[in-house]
Amino acid sequence: MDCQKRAVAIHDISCVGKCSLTVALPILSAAGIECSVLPTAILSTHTGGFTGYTFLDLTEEMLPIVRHWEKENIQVDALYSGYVGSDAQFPIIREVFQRLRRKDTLIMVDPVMADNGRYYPGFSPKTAEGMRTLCEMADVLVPNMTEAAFLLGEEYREGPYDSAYLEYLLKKLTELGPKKVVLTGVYPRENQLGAACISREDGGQIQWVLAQRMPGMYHGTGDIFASALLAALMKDLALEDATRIAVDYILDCIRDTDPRQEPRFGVNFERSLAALGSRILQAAEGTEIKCWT
Ligand code: PXL
Repeated sequence: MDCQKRAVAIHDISCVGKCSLTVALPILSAAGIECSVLPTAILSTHTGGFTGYTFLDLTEEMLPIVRHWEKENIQVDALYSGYVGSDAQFPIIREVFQRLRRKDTLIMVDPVMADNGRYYPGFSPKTAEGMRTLCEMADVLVPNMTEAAFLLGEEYREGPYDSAYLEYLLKKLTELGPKKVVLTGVYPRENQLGAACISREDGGQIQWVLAQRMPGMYHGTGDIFASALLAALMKDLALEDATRIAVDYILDCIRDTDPRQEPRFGVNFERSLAALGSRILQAAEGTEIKCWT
């Protein structure tokens, strides 16, 4: 029997709206991975398309939670950061990475802060500055096209994107520190959408993982994508295979969502969740899963 791996997801709880921890938890669990949580904030809903949401900042709780885990000698196979509650959390998250990281711990940074050329409410170039400090410690960085531009201090460009621009972004992002980058929202032609990945360890060759472009805007797909990608990587799948699984899953989630539903309520990720779990577990069969002893 495989030993079970544990990820710590460092995101907010958006009580309604299917993003951050409410998708990370089920997706990692479906792949047989324990998802422990370090919540950054609690909001009544996410901030995309709702107004008047509540917001409880959990900055003060984060390090005491981690210190207790250290006392209990809790071992962590992956640290996965997403939506931060305030700029003050950047040095705290760096400290969490430092404290909990062991030799084989995978650090994934999803620099959640912007989409479609705009920062999310409450975020600014200062957020990008903070996110850059997390990139320095990341093994895997998963930005969308807007976040990639903002991390690099550049203007957002509308797609479709030519391969020279995408290659430029990927190379510049690896210079921020991560060993691997998976860029989402890659849109080289009108009818294609997907991701591009690069791994410094594999010689910096860019892999394109594209699928049919579906019309519409869907909230929370970045978090769903990153969680599925992390689940596959934690099962020791290769970066391109893990990216293919995450791209296909997003397509399934969109196909399973009634187009009449309001986009702010996210996608129906639940319908294909069991199939995602089976696909990851099957692809991982035969790979040796390293465990804490
Ligand atoms: O899906 C990213 C996300 C996560 N958490 C909160 C958000 C958003 C995007 O808007 O508002 C609270």
